[in-house]
Amino acid sequence: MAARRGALIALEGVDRAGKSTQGRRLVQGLRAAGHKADLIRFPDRTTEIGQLISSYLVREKDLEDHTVHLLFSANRWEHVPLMKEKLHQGITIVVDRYAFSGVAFTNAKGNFCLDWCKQPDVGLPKPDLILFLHLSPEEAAERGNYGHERYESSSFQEKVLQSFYCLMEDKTLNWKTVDASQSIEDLHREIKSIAEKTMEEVQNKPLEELWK
Ligand code: ADP
Ligand code: 2DT
Ligand code: MG
Repeated sequence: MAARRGALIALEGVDRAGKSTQGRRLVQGLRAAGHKADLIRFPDRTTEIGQLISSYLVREKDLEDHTVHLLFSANRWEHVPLMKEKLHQGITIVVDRYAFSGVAFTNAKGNFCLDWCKQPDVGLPKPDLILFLHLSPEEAAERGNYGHERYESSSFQEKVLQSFYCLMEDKTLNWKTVDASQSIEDLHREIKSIAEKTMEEVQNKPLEELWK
């Protein structure tokens, strides 16, 4: 029998919903429970492509909208060989944002249809679970003001949320919405439990391709 594989778990949600907090906490919690787990944050600003993306986000550089969309996708593809290797070694990978953020943010610009936005990410490793951290705009506001990066405004974030809702209608994907207004530890316990159940369910199943 083939060795058991790890699960690919994506965290998505509005700004300040707690994706990065929960991503770190989930990997820590899974490791403490004896699982092998790694975290990848997209965009990964450390690679050459990621540095270009970062300079765009902090407004040091202007990039054409199609171009930056393709760079975000390329920043995922450059991780795919290692992601596959790790998953097949039984390591669960938690991704802080994935292709769904890629589609939702570009689609929110208004002149890019969902289908075009999805194309560059077709064939990426398909997440076994996409946790959508749901937080109302009012509750998000209580967690502090927006920063100064591109996309950090309430009007744009509202459009992003609508794009996420469209993506969540795709029932071929395992979306699970969780209430992100809970305390960090309560939310962590809920997320860890859903993650462990998914890890158990997919360990003997082949890794699939996204949107294919
Ligand atoms: P995201 O990555 O989704 O933008 P972060 O994890 O960076 O969100 O969290 C945004 C802010 O909210 C941080 O200051 C973090 O400490 C705080 N935070 C995260 N989760 C919670 C929570 N469950 N309750 C209250 N504050 C939270
Ligand atoms: P962080 O604040 O999480 O570092 O995100 N984004 C992200 C895109 O526009 N396309 C993508 O493919 C991804 C992964 C969301 C930085 C910003 O980058 C946006 C917020
Ligand atoms: Mg974050």
